[in-house]
Amino acid sequence: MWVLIGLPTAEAERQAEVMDITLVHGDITEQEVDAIVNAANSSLMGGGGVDGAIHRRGGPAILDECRKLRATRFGGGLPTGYAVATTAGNLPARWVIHTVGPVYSPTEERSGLLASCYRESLRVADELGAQTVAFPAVSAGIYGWPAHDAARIAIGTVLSTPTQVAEARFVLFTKEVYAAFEQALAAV
Ligand code: AR6
Repeated sequence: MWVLIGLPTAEAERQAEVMDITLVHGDITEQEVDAIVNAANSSLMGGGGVDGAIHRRGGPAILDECRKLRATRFGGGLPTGYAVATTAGNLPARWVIHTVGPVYSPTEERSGLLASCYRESLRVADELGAQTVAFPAVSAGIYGWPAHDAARIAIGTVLSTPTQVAEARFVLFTKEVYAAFEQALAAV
């Protein structure tokens, strides 16, 4: 596992006083944090990629709460760019924050929706009182978002969002995506 502690500069200075950005090459389901962010889909019923891994390792308690959310607040599904929390079940975290990234489109500008995933996840984390939050590279897998652009939006949004979260830990599963985040952090 590789770990890089970012030292953000200039425009991010105010935010850096209260927040560390950490990059980890590894599996998000192994992270001991307050909240783990899930790159879910609108159904909240699970799927492949990091969503599948979180439900597998977290166990059925997560899906139970997702079902309740579908039966109450999100009958039509969780809209793209939104975030909502459930228990983390058997994961070494207190909560899972589910967010729905946009599917990448080469012809339509959807960056605002991807930024919204990070902003909304931090807002929910603040509501919960989560101090440490692990993020995957939302939309950068099955949803096809190019890694460098996904990394730029993720780091830029987290650094520019006012929050009480003390550590935002990006947990990147592949070397390619880890390298993209490393470059995006260095460019801040
Ligand atoms: N830990 C950290 N990152 C992971 C893990 C893991 N265990 N497994 C995969 N990744 P994806 P998306 C990385 O496809 O693009 C699901 O079916 C992966 O390498 O999980 O937002 C949902 O239900 C990639 O870099 O999410 C949706 O239908 C990143 O996580 C759809 O996929 C995101 O890849 C969402 O697609």
